Amino acid sequence: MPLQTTTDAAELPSHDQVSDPGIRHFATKRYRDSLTKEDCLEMFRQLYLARYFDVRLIKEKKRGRLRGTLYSSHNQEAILVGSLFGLRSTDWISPIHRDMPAFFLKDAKFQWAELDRMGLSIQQVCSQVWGRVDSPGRARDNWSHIGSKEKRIIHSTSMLAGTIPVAAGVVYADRMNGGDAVVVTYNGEGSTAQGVFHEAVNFAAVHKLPVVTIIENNQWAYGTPVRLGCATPDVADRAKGFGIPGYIADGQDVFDVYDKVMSAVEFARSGQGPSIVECKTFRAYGHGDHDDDRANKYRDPAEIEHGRLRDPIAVCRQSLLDLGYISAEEAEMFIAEGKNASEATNEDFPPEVVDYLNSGIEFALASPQPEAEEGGMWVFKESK
Ligand SMILES: Cc1ncc(C[n+]2csc(CCOP(=O)(O)OP(=O)(O)O)c2C)c(N)n1
Ligand SMILES: [Mg+2]
Repeated sequence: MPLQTTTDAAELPSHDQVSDPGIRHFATKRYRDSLTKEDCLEMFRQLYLARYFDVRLIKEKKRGRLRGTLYSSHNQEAILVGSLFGLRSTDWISPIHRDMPAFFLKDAKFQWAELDRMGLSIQQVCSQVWGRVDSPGRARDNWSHIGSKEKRIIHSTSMLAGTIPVAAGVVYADRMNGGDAVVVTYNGEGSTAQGVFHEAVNFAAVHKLPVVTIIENNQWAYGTPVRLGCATPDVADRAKGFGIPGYIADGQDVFDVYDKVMSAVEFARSGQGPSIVECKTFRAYGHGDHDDDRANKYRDPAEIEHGRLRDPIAVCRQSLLDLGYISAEEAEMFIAEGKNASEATNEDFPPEVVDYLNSGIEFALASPQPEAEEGGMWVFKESK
C-alpha cells in the first residue's frame, strides 16, 4: 500500500487560536498574587516600551533613516515581559529574531537606564540596529545575532532551536560550579520541528537541567502554518515525550505568562528539571518587514483580524482596572493598542517610554560606523 501523505489542511489537527487558548494548568501557582501594584504598573510600562520599540523602528525605516530587515514582536510583547519579569539578575536568557526587546528588558525592572544592570542598554541595542561601532556585533548584523557572557545573554544563532543545546550546556556548567541559575530560551513553534530541538530538550530532561523552553506559538513559521509543522493540537504536548511539564499560557496576557513561566522557573531552580511553556499568540505582520505584503496574501484577512483582537496592552490595562491599580481616567491616557506603526503616534505612549528610546537612538546616530579594516575581526585568527 502506498504511503499516505497529507497536506490537505482539513485533514490536519486544528490548533487553538488566541481567543480560545485552551489553557491547561500543570500544577501552576498564581505567582501574580505576589506582585505589588508597582510591579504590575512596571509590567504595563514595559509592554508599552516593547511596542514602542517596534513602532518607532518601522517609522524610522519608512522615513529612510534606517536600513536592514526588522522582525516585529508586535502583539507578542506579553510573552517577553511576562517571562523576563520574575528572573534573577544571574539567570540566563537566549532570545532570537522575534525577541529583540528582550535584550534591553532583561533585568530592566525599575532601572531601565542603569548601565551596569544585567541586560543590554538601549544605547547598545540601538547601535546594533543602526550598525554602529558601539553595538555588541560591531555592524556585522542589524538584529539579534548578539549576546553577552557578562550580561548572561546567550548569543543567538541563525539555526532555529540552535540555542537550546547551548543553553543546556551553560546551565549544566553553572550547576557543576555550584550555581542555581536558570536559563530561559525563546523559540517559535516552527523551531520545534527541528531535530536539534528534540535532542536538546531530551538532553536537558535526562540530566534534569534548569532549562525553560518558551514556545512563542504565533501560528506561523514564515509562510508555514502551525498545523503543517506540528501534528498535536498543542505544541506543549511535545513535553509528554520527554517526561517533563508542558504549560500552556495565554500569550496575550502578561500575568498568565508570568504565572506559567514562574512555575517552570521555580520547578527548574529546585532541581526538578526542564519544562516547555507554550504561549499562544499571533504574528501581527509578515515574518520580517520584507514579507509584509506577501503575508497579507498567504494569510486570510479574517485570521489576521482575529489573531490581533486581544492586544496585550489592552488585556493588561483591563487587569489593572479590575485590580483598582489605575483609574478610568488613567486608563484612557495612552491608547497604543490595535494601531499599526503608521497609525500610532508618540502621544499614544507614556513620555518616559519615548524618552528612553530617544536616548538610545540619539546615542546610536552619534556613534560612528566601524572601520572597514576590522571586517576580519572575530573571523580570522591573525598569524603571529
Ligand atoms: C534550521 C533553519 N531552517 C530555516 C531557517 C529560516 N527561518 C528563519 S526564521 C524561520 C521561521 C521561524 O518560525 P518560528 O520558529 O515559528 O518563529 P517565528 O518567526 O514565527 O517567531 C525560518 C524558516 C532557519 N533560520 N533555520
Ligand atoms: Mg512562529
